[in-house]
Amino acid sequence: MDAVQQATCGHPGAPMGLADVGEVFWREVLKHNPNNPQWFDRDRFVLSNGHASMLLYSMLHLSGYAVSIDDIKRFRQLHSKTAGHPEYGECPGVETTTGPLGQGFANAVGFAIAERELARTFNRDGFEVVDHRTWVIVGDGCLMEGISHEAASLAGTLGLSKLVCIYDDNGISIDGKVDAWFSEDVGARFEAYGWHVIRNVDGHDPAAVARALAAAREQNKPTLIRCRTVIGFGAPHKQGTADAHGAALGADEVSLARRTLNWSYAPFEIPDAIYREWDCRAAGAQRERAWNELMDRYRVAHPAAARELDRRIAGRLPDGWSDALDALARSAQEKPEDLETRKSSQRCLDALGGKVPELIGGSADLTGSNNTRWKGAKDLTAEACGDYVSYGVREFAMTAITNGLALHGGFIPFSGTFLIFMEYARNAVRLASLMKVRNILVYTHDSVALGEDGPTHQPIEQLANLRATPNLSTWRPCDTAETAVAWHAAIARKDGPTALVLTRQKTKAQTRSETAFVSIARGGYVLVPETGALRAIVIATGSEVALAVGAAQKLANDGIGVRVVSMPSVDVFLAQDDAYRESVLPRSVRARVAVEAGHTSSWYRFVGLDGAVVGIDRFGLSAPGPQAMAELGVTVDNVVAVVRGVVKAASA
Ligand SMILES: Cc1ncc(C[n+]2csc(CCOP(=O)(O)OP(=O)(O)O)c2C)c(N)n1
Ligand SMILES: [Mg+2]
Repeated sequence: MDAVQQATCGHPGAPMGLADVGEVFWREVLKHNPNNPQWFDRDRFVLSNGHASMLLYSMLHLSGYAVSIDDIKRFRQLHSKTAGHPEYGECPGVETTTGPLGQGFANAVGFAIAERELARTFNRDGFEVVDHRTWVIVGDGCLMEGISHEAASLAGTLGLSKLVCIYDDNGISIDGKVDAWFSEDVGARFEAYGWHVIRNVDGHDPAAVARALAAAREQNKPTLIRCRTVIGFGAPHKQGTADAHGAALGADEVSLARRTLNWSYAPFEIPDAIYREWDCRAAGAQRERAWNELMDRYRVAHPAAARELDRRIAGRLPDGWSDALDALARSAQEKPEDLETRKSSQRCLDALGGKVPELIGGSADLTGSNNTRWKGAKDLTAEACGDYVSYGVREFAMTAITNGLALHGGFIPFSGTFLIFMEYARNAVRLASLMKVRNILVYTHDSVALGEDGPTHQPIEQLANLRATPNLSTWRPCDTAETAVAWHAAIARKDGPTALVLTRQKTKAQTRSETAFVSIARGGYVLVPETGALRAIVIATGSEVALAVGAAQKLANDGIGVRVVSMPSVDVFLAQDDAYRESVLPRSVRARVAVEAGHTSSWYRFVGLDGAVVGIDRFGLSAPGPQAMAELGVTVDNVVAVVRGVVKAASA
């Protein structure tokens, strides 16, 4: 209340309504060590209703994390740890960035899957070395959002019994009393998903909350605890109303709340007795020490498993992890074979399968189309440990769940869908990027060339959208060699997600020099050098690289020297030093054409005012792929004509 008042903005209602729940949960239930927020076997806690960030910051502060009272005073200020919504990486104890409602809940499902799979893999008789729970608080908003329906459904089917969701059932969202827009029986809905539901818990009765939290531990299903609370509890005029949701209460109401709650201390003044009662540091250190001792004994009793678990926790890739993948790139370079790049990707996965056990794959019900399943993959189910998740038709939950898997540690997730349905998952792609997590996004059927499924399925603006996302690395490889290099980059990358954009249709395998081959990893490189004087440069990606090469050959026959640059990753190319970029795209050559069967907007920074883009700035059409491409001008002949045009203009 005081922090929001000081900031003159923020959300006091949910933190005040959840304070009683928070007290019981943080002091008595959560397994954590404030001195080491990274302790691996800690419980994971997610505040899915991220607008209630002041609840989390208060709990972190009181229980002894490195969140000081000054940090609390600087709520929502520039460069403070206590951002408006909890930001992963900026504040100790924040396990994931939340704010877009519902996504934290899906992250929590990912955490719970990660914990169970690690436990299944590494625990031995008498050695429960992986044994923690995932707790998530949600509000009405999270449970209205479709993503929570997707994720709850999968969590129920998978029987994630160590996942507990506390529902802040206060009957209020921004527009007022939710009855008028959110009236279903949430408990019945969750029971139908296969959850255990604990109803009618008075969220302001600590004993009732404690009982419910204890009961949740005993279930063989995920549990939803429905806590009835009063938003803005204690603020006499605003409690129980939407006025308490998202604005400072005002000085008068704050002092009245002090009186109602019988709290006589000044803002930010907390009596020592309270600090003493709340301090979780000694108990947390003791818990971590006990776990460290268990791990020491485990290392003696099960040395091989322990080495592997230590490696997984540290996030170190296994020695030689990429040998087979790199060999695949090499053999594709030496013996080019035309292939759909989605199938090239499958070969990459076959080369990785088994060698990188932290890889956990999946698809949103398009496994056979996305080619995401490798030989030897095992289904992850309620009953059995596995490394392949059938996410069902749930792109958004899949992406947010894989964010949770990556955040938990011990896993490198990848998952597939059609490029067009990335849009269903879009905000989770954005949060993966914001949080810089290693999440690999496989997007197949990457252009109008997918053909007959037509404009609903044909991506246009999606590549431009991915490329505009900060911290996201996007690759659109042209053949197997480039695909293998892209997979290598995606797995080696520790500081962000990677989108792999792949074709449905066969692409022509390119022949390239050794220099070109080793330069693939630089994101853009000279694939075909010009014959004679350099008159123009054609830049292309993916399936359009073959068109560019074909056009360059025709133009060479007419004595026009054209260089073909393959640019599978714009962001990786832009990260190269200036000298390298200049060697590929000399500034002096302004006759440039980019070719990509997608929106043209990515390319003007490369072709400039004197260049041109062969792309598609309209929706596609239902027709066989080659006809759709021809109708939209993505052909060798059109590239030739456009290059001639820019060459002519340059020499005029
Ligand atoms: C995806 C998404 N849509 C909209 C918002 C804006 N928003 C923030 S809180 C909120 C209302 C949430 O209601 P509830 O979860 O019941 O929160 P309470 O008012 O009880 O704190 C909305 C619409 C958001 N943060 N995320
Ligand atoms: Mg609410």
